[in-house]
Amino acid sequence: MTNTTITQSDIHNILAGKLSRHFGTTCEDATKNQIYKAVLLSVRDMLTDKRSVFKRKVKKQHKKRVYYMCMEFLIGRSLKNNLQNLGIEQQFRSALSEMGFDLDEIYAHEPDPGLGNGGLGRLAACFMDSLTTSNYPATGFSLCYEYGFFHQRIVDGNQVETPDTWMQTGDTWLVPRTDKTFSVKFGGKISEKWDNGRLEIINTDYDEVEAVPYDMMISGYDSEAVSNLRLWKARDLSNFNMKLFTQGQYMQAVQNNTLAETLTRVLYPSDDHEEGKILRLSQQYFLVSASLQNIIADHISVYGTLSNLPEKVAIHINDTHPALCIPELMRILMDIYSFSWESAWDTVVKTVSYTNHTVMPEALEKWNEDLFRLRLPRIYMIVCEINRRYCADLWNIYPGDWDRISRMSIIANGQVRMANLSVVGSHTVNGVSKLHSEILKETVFHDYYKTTPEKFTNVTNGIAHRRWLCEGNPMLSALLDKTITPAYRTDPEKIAEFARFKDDQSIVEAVREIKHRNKERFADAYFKKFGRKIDTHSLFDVQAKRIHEYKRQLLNVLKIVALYDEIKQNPNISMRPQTFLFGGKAAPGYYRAKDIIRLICKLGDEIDRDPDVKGRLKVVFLEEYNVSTAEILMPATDISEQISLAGKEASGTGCMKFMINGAMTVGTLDGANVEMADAVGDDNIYIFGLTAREVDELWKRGYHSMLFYRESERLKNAVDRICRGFGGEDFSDFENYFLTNQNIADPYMCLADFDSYFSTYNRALDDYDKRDEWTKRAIINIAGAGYFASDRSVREYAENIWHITPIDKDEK
Ligand code: 26Q
Repeated sequence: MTNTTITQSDIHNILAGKLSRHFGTTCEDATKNQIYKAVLLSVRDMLTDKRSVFKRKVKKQHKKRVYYMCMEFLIGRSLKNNLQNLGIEQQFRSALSEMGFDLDEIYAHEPDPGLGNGGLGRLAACFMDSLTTSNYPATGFSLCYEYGFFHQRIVDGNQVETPDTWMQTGDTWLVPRTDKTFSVKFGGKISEKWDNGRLEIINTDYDEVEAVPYDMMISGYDSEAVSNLRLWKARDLSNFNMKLFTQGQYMQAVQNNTLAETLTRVLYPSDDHEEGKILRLSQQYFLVSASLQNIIADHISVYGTLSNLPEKVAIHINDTHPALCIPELMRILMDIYSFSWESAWDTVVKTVSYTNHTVMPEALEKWNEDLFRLRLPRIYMIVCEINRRYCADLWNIYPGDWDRISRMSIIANGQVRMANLSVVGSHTVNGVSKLHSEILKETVFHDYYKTTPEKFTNVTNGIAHRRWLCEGNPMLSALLDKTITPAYRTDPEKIAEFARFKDDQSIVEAVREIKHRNKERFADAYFKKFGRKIDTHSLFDVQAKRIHEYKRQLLNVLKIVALYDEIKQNPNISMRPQTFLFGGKAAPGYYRAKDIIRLICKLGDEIDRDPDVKGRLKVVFLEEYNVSTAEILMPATDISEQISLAGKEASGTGCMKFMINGAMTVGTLDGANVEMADAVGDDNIYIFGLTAREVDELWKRGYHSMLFYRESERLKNAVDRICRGFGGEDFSDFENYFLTNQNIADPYMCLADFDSYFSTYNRALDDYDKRDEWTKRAIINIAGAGYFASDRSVREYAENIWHITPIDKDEK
């Protein structure tokens, strides 16, 4: 798409204006950084203008709006995305080139804001892209973390974390709205006063923090909509704490700002359970309270009443992290707008919906009740009352069934259970893949499902294919434009038409050539960054995702060690050269995950040193895997490893990004892999291993990894080889981990799935040599990926959960 209304010379003038106003310089004298900022500011202005038109329409058409609440938005870089969406990339490229600057270098100058951990945060970003492109009235709410997700350095095989100071160059997109602040209260004492038959809640001695919005505009592809992602930053309200000040405690009044200073300082770098930290709870409440006050103020300004809130507002909580929306909305409706309990509750449940992203019990958020009460006293009172009424209702439905009621209770054993609160306070609860949504109903939410089955549904995740295909793989998307027209860019299911070309030899060759060029592009970038070479004629086997036991990077390691062992035992064996690429960060306190990184690195070094294997196998651990690296890695991938233990990965979205770029998946029947297999058929995906049901049964029967170890010579050798260590590095603890741990050995059943994995991988390896056949199957994967676009996911949310429609383009 090209926007023809703006010319190269317009852009030159706009940039000249920005350079002069902001830096007092000219196009001739500007530095690269000044040019970078001038470009961003110009695009930001264009988006602002476009957004104000869109906002007017939303207001005028009285559209229902969705507010997507999430503690993370892993947006990635924005410049290329915005220029392509606005259809002005070519004009910018030419204007800049005339000034002696290369647009690609400007792109590379933009930091990649790491405002998220992984899948959940990236999903939120993909959804914003799709909501905007489809012209839905949507706003994202999150926090403006001063430090995003840490940068990862690998020092002698060890992960070392360094701070991500993205704000230093990344804040150019942000528009601070100091005129739109709200205040959020923590702690203090609550008292109740009856005033004219009305109960008044009085909060005293609280800590007050100001929430300042920083807005980031999100563009859509050829859309009328420009959405807003509002990031809240904490600012000290009591910098001049008047009370202390007047009491003459000047120094204390000025210094007493710790909560505000730390509140939005850093993103928690863990994507599973974390000891309930008071700061995290405060961050969650800060997000929720500021956002809800904002939503309510906007709603009142349009409608003057809250009685129609559920008809005009949908609030979505992405996982339980923003679940305090439920009691906070109750608080606002009752304490400020004098709603009765019943009508407030009715409003809340009709407004809020919730997505669950995990079934692992240890990852379900629970807060210590005392800590919760101290930090959020009024919210605690409300949660207690929600719980009291809910348990009373349950008592009527299940008289005497204490076990069930205590399982379903929101507060129990000194803990506040956020998942229970989320289910009870939402009108709809969804999982993120078919399998996951079924498991939710059968396990963690079984009692709720039996009580209110109509609440539960599924929306399979999707990806912003414009970023992950069009932007990341321009050669493949140019080929699609040529063969099936660019319609798939806004109608991703049209990508299915590409299947017609699977027997067209020239297209098969073109797809293969594109894969190779993308491997070269990746290898070049890798060489530039690390000064090390990768053989682009080797097969690229990639596992890129957070480092987690359940994702089973260890199973992949066992496979590589077994292949290595084959060469050692028979050095003349013919084996296709393979490069195993790993990418991903370990939570800083997750020692096992850090050990897995060290194992991968040391295995890589050992193989590099070994003349028998050199040039045939290579293991690469990619330091600092992030959105930008993913964008060039996925188009270069031949085999995508999606090998989690069945039943553990809620969906996975990386799998879809690889698929749409023509990689073959080697995977278990877990998460979205199940639906990917349905989409392409068994011949076009490499499925192995236990099913979720079999995992369950084996678990119940009693899992003994030792039996699998004893039965498979190959597996035994691989495990033993790891335990002997590499290059003097000790990995003997893995014997305990895999085999002898008294608690539970091999908790994610790597050993049980090993043989099936190894033989399936080898089948893929053989198939890779049948080059045309392989590429045909890659084409089928690309063509089958349309369903996994987030345009489809958000449409399902819009139609089935939020009940919102796109703006009417023709209406003014
Ligand atoms: C919780 C409490 C305290 C601190 C941090 C957290 C926390 C933070 C992030 C807990 C979980 C997360 C992120 C979870 C996540 O990314 N889940 C993934 O979500 C994807 C999108 O639905 C799925 O595809 C993945 O399967 C799922 O693992």
